[in-house]
Amino acid sequence: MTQHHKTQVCIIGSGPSGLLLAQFLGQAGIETIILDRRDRTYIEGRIRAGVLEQGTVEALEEAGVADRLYAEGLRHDGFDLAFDGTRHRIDLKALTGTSVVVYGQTEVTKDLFVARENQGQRFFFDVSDVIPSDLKADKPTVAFRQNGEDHIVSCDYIAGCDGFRGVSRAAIPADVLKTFERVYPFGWLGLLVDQPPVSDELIYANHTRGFALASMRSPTRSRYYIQCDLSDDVSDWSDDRFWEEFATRLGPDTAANLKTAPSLEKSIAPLRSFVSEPMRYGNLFLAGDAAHIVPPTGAKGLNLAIADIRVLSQALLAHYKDGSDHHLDTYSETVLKRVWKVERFSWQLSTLMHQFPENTPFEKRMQRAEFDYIASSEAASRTIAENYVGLPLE
Ligand code: RFL
Ligand code: PHB
Repeated sequence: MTQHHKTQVCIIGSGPSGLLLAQFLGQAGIETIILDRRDRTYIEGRIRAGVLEQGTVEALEEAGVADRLYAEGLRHDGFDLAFDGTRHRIDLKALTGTSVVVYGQTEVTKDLFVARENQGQRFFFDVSDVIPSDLKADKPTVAFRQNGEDHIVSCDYIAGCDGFRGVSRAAIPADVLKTFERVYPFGWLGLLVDQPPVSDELIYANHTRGFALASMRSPTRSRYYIQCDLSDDVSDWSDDRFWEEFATRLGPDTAANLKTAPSLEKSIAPLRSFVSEPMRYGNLFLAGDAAHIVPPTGAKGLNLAIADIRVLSQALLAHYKDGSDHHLDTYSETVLKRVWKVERFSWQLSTLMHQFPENTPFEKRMQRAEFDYIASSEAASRTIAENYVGLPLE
């Protein structure tokens, strides 16, 4: 027998986008149901982003989930770009007056799950066969299965927060949806280790053998990445091989501070730029990775998702509290303008900092010249800084 549910907003996906939307709506007394095809432990365990823009921090504070972030997050006033051993610091604070906070996506997600529990609203985990329908009707529906039972949710709006491989984007008719994509010819191999970071600030390095990034999660936990081949498998990379390659790419001076230990986690992620337009169809709204992907080089994926949710939650609040649909009607156009600017920055920094197999000697010299220009020009450094700390919402 099919179980029927009613709610105001049905949220597909309980990653950071879905959870934060639920939290903002819950604070205003708007009812939501969240569905996810995974369970909570799996979702909390996914190691992903690590750098929060100030706007993201403020959004989490408004949502009432920033206590642990303020206690444990690490404020960073700058980071280094390195090119064949030459280092240049981007002084975020001096160039923009603001900074970023290092606090893992895993922790953001845990804080949001606790808040959701405290609100006592409904969750369905481990669901399958999720089908959003009747998107142009007054009461769209979302069908799904859980533990062998069929369910159907009737709602006012559906929020498609189900990531790049979700079902929401695919529910928009093909003759309406436009997609734009660039797949990069390499991946990032990431490693998590319980050792103090090799440097107090992040280092993004372009070395002739490929890109490397030294990041962190806490004063005692480091997150390191190297550019790898798309055909590589994690099993090709023993810890020893990773450490040797990472140290080479950082250069001897920096690597002298590197402390190694057995890895806690190792995984490979492909790099992609992707945008789908529009981000609204009828009463379905897309947000976060469901609508767009950036390569991780600018640390923008999570921040972009949170920026979408700030706009979408305000638009839904205006509908429910003031009866105004203006912000819902302009949602797609408003957020896409910013999405494209962030896509541009992530693409540019990725293009500058990686070794592309197809690059000719001319293009390699162009990369070097761009780095030298940034290192010698306050204006060029400020452009990087302004994008890194986060562009305004509108
Ligand atoms: P998420 O986090 O992917 O959450 C989507 C949720 O939807 C669920 N889902 C479904 N639920 C129901 N029905 C379906 N049919 C469903 N299909 C999927 C999924 O189980 C999941 O729980 O998207 P969201 O919330 O938009 O958040 C976006 C961020 O997670 C993302 O932008 C960043 O993590 C991107 N990203 C990184 N960003 C950075 O800024 N720095 C990084 O270092 C970084 N590393 C990464 C990343 C993304 C990765 N992915 C997606 C493979 C590393 C990886 C491996
Ligand atoms: C991370 O810490 O995982 C991280 C930091 C900065 C990036 C990408 C990933 O640009």
